[in-house]
Amino acid sequence: SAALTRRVACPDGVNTATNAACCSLFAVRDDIQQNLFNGGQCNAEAHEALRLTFHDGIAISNKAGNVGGADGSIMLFSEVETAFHANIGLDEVVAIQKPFVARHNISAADFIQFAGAVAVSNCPGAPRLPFFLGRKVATSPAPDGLVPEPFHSVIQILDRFADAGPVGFEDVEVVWALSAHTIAAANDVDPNAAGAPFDSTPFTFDTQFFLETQLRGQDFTGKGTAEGEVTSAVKGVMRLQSDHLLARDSRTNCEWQSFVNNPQKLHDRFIDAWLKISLLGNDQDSMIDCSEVIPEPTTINVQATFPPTLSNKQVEQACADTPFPTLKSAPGPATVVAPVATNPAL
Ligand code: HEB
Ligand code: CA
Repeated sequence: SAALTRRVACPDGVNTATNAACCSLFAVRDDIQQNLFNGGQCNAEAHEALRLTFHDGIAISNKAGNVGGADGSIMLFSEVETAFHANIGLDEVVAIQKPFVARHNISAADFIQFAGAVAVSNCPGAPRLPFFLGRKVATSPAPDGLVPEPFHSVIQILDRFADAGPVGFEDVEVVWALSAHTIAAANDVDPNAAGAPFDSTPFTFDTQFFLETQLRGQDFTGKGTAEGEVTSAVKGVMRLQSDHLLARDSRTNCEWQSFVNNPQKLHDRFIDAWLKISLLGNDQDSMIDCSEVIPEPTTINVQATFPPTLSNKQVEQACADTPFPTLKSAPGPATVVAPVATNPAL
């Protein structure tokens, strides 16, 4: 039990840890909070840090013998991997993160997942993600074609996840993982709409993403010619075709709807799915639990609401088993959701 765990004093003279190996992470945390996330913000860099955890981790294939996964290859072989189409935009993120790895005693593999967990903690409403230390480090780049694209079909996406690692992901786990798109935006899907978020609250880890993707689409954000983009219900918000289809497909639609206005489920299942991604290609039992270094996120207590002027009438009911929850609509006229600004200082 926690009461019986003896804590060690860290050499920094400030912190204590359950395992001495976790001590060096406090300085990494403080550095990225200050100098990468601009004082602990849920900003564009934080969003990108989370995306990077996925693109490093998912690049493992059971069919190909389970080489890779969360091994830092996207940073160690960035010339190769950031040139893959699915990794568009991550060249900048990797370039920004590399100096942090260089000035701390941490592997690229562990740093990517650690930075992602700290990033999520900056978003109000988020779960506190667990972090395990001690990943295997890549010796070669991941092959192209393992990261899902927004223009892929549902079956392509589900098959890809099912093939990620010896155990793979079940269809519902794909939905759980997509909770990440509640704090997300697209920069490169349509360059005319850089920073267009995937829900109306890209700085809050809430269930609006699951609600808003279930609404009838009305307008394209940007020029509307981008591959993998469909119309969204809220001006300024970008909807990925993949999210749209997963919200409607019979294999995933009820799980999708079940997240709407259920922040407890959002927390519990995102922790499960993300931890699994963050450990792909590694053996959790041989790693050290350093979750205590991850900050406690700010809690929020908000009800999911339909965006202004929208209501249950705009729901494209897809789940056959359960009706969509009846929810209030936010007051006032329709608004245009602002793009997520990239940090000019970086
Ligand atoms: Fe994600 C973003 C897709 C999953 C996280 N995405 C994103 C984008 C896209 C995608 C296209 C945009 C990019 C740019 O910039 O342009 N995803 C996708 C797909 C999938 C996914 C297809 C499968 C279905 N994600 C995912 C996951 C995760 C994620 C699983 C985690 C966990 N994403 C993400 C984020 C973002 C994205 C965080 C945001 C970034 C920024 O904001 O920048
Ligand atoms: Ca949100």
